[in-house]
Amino acid sequence: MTPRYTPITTPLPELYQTSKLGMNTLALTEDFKRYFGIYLGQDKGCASGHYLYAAMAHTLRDRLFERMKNTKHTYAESRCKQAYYLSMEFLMGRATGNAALNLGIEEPLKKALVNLGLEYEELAEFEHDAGLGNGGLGRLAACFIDSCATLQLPVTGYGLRYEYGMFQQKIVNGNQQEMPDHWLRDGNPWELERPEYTQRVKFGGHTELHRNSSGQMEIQWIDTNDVLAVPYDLPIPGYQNGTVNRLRLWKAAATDEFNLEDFNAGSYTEAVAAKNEAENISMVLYPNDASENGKELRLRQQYFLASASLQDILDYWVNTHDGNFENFADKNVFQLNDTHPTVAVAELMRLLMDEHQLGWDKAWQITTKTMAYTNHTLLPEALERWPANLFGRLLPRILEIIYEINARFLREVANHWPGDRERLSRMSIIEEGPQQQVRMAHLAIVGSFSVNGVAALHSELLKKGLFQDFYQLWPEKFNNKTNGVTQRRWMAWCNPVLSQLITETIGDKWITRLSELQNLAPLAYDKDFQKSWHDAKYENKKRLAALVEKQCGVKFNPEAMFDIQVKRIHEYKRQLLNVLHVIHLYDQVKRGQTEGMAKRCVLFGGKAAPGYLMAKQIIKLINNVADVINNDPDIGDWLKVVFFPNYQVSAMEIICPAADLSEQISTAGKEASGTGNMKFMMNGAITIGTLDGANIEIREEVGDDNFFLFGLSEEEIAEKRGNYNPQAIIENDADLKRVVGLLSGGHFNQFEPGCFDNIVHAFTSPHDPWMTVADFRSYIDAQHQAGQAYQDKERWTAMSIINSANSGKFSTDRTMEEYNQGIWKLEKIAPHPDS
Ligand code: B1H
Repeated sequence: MTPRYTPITTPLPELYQTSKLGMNTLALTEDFKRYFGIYLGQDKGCASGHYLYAAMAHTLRDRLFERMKNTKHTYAESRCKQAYYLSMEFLMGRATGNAALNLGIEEPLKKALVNLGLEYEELAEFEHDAGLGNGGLGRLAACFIDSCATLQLPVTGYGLRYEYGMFQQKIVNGNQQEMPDHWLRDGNPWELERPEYTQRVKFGGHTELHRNSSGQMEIQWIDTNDVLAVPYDLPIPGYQNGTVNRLRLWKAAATDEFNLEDFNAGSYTEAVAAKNEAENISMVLYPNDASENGKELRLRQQYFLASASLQDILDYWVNTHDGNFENFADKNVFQLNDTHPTVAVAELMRLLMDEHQLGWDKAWQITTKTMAYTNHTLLPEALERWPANLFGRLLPRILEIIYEINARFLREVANHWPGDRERLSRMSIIEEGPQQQVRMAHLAIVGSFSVNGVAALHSELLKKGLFQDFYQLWPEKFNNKTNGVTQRRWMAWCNPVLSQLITETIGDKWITRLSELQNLAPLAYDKDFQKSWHDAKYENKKRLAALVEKQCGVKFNPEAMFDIQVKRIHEYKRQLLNVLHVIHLYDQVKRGQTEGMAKRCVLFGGKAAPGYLMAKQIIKLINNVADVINNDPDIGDWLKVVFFPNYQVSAMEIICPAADLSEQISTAGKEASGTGNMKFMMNGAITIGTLDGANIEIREEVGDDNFFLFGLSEEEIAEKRGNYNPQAIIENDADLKRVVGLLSGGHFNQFEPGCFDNIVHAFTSPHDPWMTVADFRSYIDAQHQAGQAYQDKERWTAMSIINSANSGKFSTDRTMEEYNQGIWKLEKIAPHPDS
C-alpha cells in the first residue's frame, strides 16, 4: 500500500521545539517538504512510497554530510595519525534507522512525519539493503566502522561500489534461484560522488628500464590499459557525538582517451565494448563466501581497490606534507580485511618507488610499518592463490615486486634456518609446481607488522597450524582480536522493546559501554523483571511470526520455542546436523513420544554460493522436510519448520530479537569466530553450540549452565579423523538409524527419487570432513536439555537475561579499542562543529 502524504496546515506547537542535539522538528518538516515537493517533484498524488522514503533520506543526509565535512577538517587540521580499513566487502544493510539513531533524531523525525500524515517505519521499508558483502566478514567491516566513529577514532573505510550486491535469493520448488540485486536502481541518497578525487589504475602493458632526467635508471610500467576509479563517500555516523567518518567506495569508469582511440579508428562498437570492460570491474560482488573465487575479474577488482585507495591516501599525504615521506609510517596504518586487498603490499611498494622515487629499503620500511593483516579463515579452500602468469599478464610490475619481496624474504628464512630447503618451499610467497602460484596469505604476513585471528581459538590454531613457520620466525607479529558486533544496530535499533526495558532499568550507558549490561544480572530471578523481559521477547516473536507468515505462509506460535539457524549455507556450518535433529523430532511426534517435548518453530535462512552444489541440495532438503512436517496433521503445532528466503541484514534485524535458541553448531575448528552468535546472545537467546570460534568465549562469559554445549572439541575431531566410522555409529544409535532410514528411504522426496542420495552419501562416508554423525548423539541430548529448560519458564527467562547481561565483551567497541591499543595506536579526536 502506498503511504499518503497529507501535510497539516497548522503545525503543532511542539514542532518548534529543538532537541538537545540540536534537531528541530520544524526544520525537519520543512526540509522534507522541500525535498519531496521540489527536489523530487512530487505532490499529494504521489504514487510511489519510494519518493517519500527518498525525501526522508535526503533530510537526514544533509545533517550527516555537514558533520562528515567537519570531521574531515578536524582530522586534517590536527594532523593526527589515521587508519584505513581496506575491505572488498562492507555489508551495510539499511542506513536510515542507523542514521536517525546516531543523529539522535528519531523522536523529532517521527513527529515531523506524523505532521505530514506519514509513519516513519512504513517509509523505512522502502530502502534497499546495501548488500555489498557475503556474510560475517563484510558485516564485521560495517560494525567496525560504526564503532570507530562512536569511539571518535580517525578511521576511513575503503571498498568497492558494486553495482550489483549479494544476489537476491528466491525459493522455487524448494530450490534456490539467484536474482540480480540491482540495489542502486532507484538511486542512493546515502552517497556523495567525488569525481574530483578520481584516480587512474593501470592494467596490462609491460615494464621497461629507462634513464630519467637526472641520469638514474628507473622502471616504467607502460602501454597499460587504464581504468578510472571514481570515489563515492558514505557517511558513517558515531553515536550522538558529532563525528561522521567516511566510507569511500570506488566505481570503475572508462578513460576518455581509451574510447577515443578506437572511435577514431572507426570502431565505435569496440570503443563501447572497451568501456564495458572497464566498468565491469565494479559491476558485481563475487558471492563465494569462504571459498576461493579464482577468476581474473576478481584479481582486477582486488588491485583496483588497493591501487585507487593507496593513490588517494598518498595524494593526500603529498599535498599536506610537501611530498616528504619521512614520518608517513607514524601517521598512517592500513588494516587488510583478509587477503582480499593484500596486493596493496606490493602496490604501496610500487607507488613509493616508481611514483615517489623512494629506494627499496625505505619503501619496504614504510610498507612493513603500515600494513596489518587480519585472517578470517582456516579453510584451505578459502586461501587465495593466484597463478603467477595471470599476475604477470595483468599486473607485470606488481609481479616483479612480489618476486623481489620473495627473494629477500627467502634469504632471511635461509639465514634463520640454514639448509632447511623444505621450510623455504613451505614459506615461499611463490608456490612452485606445474604452474607457479602467488600465495596471498604469505605476502600479507611478510608485508605486515601485525597478523591477527578473529577469536581466541582461531588465533591459536593459526599459530599451531597454518602459519606455524611464520610464527616461529616472527612470534611478535601474531595476536588475537576477538570479533564483536555493534549494539547500536543489533540492539538499540533493531530491538526497541527490549532496549526500552533495559534503559528504564539500568539507564542508557550500555549503548556506548556494553559492559553496563552486567547490571541486569542481579535481576535475573526478579519476578517483575522476568515478566517484562519475557513480554518483550514475546512481542518480538509476534513480529517475526507475522513476517514468517507473510514470507513463508507458515504460522509460528509465539508460545513455542523459536529455534533459529541463519547464516551462509556451508557444510562446515552443519545445517545438515540441524535437519537431522528436526527429522528426529518429527519421528518422535509421529511415534507418539512427545512426553517432555517442547513445542518448536525452527527457522533456517541463508544463501548458498551459486556454484556450491551440496549447499544448494541442503536448501532443497530443508524445504522438503519443512513441507512434509508442516502439512502432516499428526504433527499439529509440535513442530513447524521454515526456510526463510533471501536472508539479509534487514531480515536479521527482525529475526535476532525473536530467537530463543541460537544454533552455532559448526565442526569444531572450522568457524573462525562467528558473529551471528553474538547478535543472538545480546538479544537474550541461548546458544546451543560446539567449542568453536567465539562460542568458546561466549560460554566463558555466561557460564556452563547458560549454554548448551555439545560435540567433539577441535583436538578430538583431529584425533578421530583417522578412524572415523559413521556406519557403525548409525548402527548403534536407534534414533539416528531411523532418521537415516527416513532420509534414504525417500520419505522427504517421494516424487523426486534419488534427490538426496548425494547428501546421505556424504554424511555417512568415513571421509566426511565435517563429522556430522560423530556429533549427532550429543547434539540430540543437548537439544533435549534445551527443550526441557524452555518449559521451565522461570529458568529459561533467567538464562536469557544472563546471556544478555554477559554479552558486554562482544561489542565491536571493545574490539576496536583493542585494535587501536594493539595495532593502530590512534588518538581519539572530537570534531569541532565550525571546522
Ligand atoms: C569469513 C570469509 C570469506 N572468513 C572469502 N572468510 C570470501 C572468505 O568472497 N570471498 O572470496 C568471502 C568471505 N568470511 C568469516 O569471517 C568467518 O567464516 C566467520 O567465522 C567470521 O566470524 C567472519 C568475520 O571474522
